Amino acid sequence: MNETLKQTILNETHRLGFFLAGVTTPNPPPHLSAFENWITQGRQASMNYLADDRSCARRADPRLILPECKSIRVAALPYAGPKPASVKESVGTIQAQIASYAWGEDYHLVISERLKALVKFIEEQLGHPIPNRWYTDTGPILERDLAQRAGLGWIGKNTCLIHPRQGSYFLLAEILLGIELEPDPPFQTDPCGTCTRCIDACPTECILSDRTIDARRCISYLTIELKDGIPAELRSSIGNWIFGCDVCQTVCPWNRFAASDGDPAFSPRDNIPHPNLIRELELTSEEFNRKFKNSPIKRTKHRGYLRNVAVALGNSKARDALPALKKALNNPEPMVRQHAAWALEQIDQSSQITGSS
Ligand code: B12
Ligand code: SF4
Ligand code: SF4
Repeated sequence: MNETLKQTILNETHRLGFFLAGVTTPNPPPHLSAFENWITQGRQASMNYLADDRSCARRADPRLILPECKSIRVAALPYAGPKPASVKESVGTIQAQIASYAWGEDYHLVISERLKALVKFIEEQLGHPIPNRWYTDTGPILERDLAQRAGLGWIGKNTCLIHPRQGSYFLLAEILLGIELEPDPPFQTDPCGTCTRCIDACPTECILSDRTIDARRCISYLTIELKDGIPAELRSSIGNWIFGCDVCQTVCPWNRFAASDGDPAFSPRDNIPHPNLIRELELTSEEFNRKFKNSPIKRTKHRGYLRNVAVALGNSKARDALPALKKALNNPEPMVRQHAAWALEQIDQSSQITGSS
């Protein structure tokens, strides 16, 4: 009976747009020790929620989240990754870059709705409610590790979960279920081989040899999760990324053959992915909230966004940005003023070197 049920659930999972899906057990994740070591080294930076004892215990044992859990459905929803030609160099351009998962609607909202629908579907099939708990991103579980064990792909040297035909431009989601479903075989091989492209290309050299990254230096962390000032020594490596970073995925050969156009919910909004940095620096708080309603970009808040835009303008060395940056010196947020001052210095120094006035 469960084989048929498993197939029926799989069909519905695909119908909801999840192009990859598998089932795993609620046993402890296979690379839990890598996570524990990562925390011991303090590589989670200011993301303290990852290190608290309760959340670590739950990552180690999904049954602490749902004692009745008998199987975990893991699924992946695709987004269209950047085409290599659309990757813009930072110096001399006043166009920003935004990580491709964030071009459209916030995946937390999109995926949550679909997971709810999937649970409802399963309960309808069974004819009664079942214990369940679903997550995408924010839950205390090791999503990549569970996805690898559910057969969705392997964890590459860039630490992303990669599928041999679909690459890594997708988001993960899980449903802990109080029903037994046959687990799928784990993905066994490591197709990274001797490749080191992601390690060589990472602008801040934060990809470590133990298949983890040092979040303290990752552009994705610095531009999204960090709430304070960006360390001065890392600012120039950020280039024109103002929200997230796709470099270690763009260079990955497995993404060259990724077939998917991405889920329509993630289609780019107006002016995305390359908004004009000068215009972005002039966004008022109301404009920011309106522009990024239901977008993941809202996570930075207005002040974090202006901080990132100021850094990117400093890296652009564009003299056209001087008036907007000077105006930002009066911003009520000290962090924005400080980053605007830094950007002005960068442009000033570059003018002195080139002799322009
Ligand atoms: C914290 C976090 C971040 C942090 C830290 C990322 C990191 N690599 O650790 C920051 C803010 C930097 C970040 C950035 C990004 N993130 Co993030 N992030 C998370 C989050 C919430 C937790 C990850 C975590 O626990 N990290 C700690 C490390 C140690 O664990 P891990 O990344 O799972 O890595 C495992 C491997 O390292 C493995 N491992 C270790 N050694 C070995 C050895 C071998 C041989 C093997 C096979 C495995 C292995 O074991 C680890 C533990 O299971 C997850 C959601 C979740 N709850 O899992 C999303 C998640 C990982 N992020 C995601 C995304 C999309 C991104 C970005 C691409 C966004 C962007 N474009 O800017 C970048 C990618 C950067 C990168 N190269 O990882 C997706 C990944 C999808 C995918 N295809 O892999 C997730 C799953 C969210 C989701 N629901 O889709 N993220
Ligand atoms: S997201 Fe960017 S900064 Fe972070 S590991 Fe990948 S290439 Fe490096
Ligand atoms: S770029 Fe190379 S080493 Fe890095 S994840 Fe892709 S295949 Fe693996």
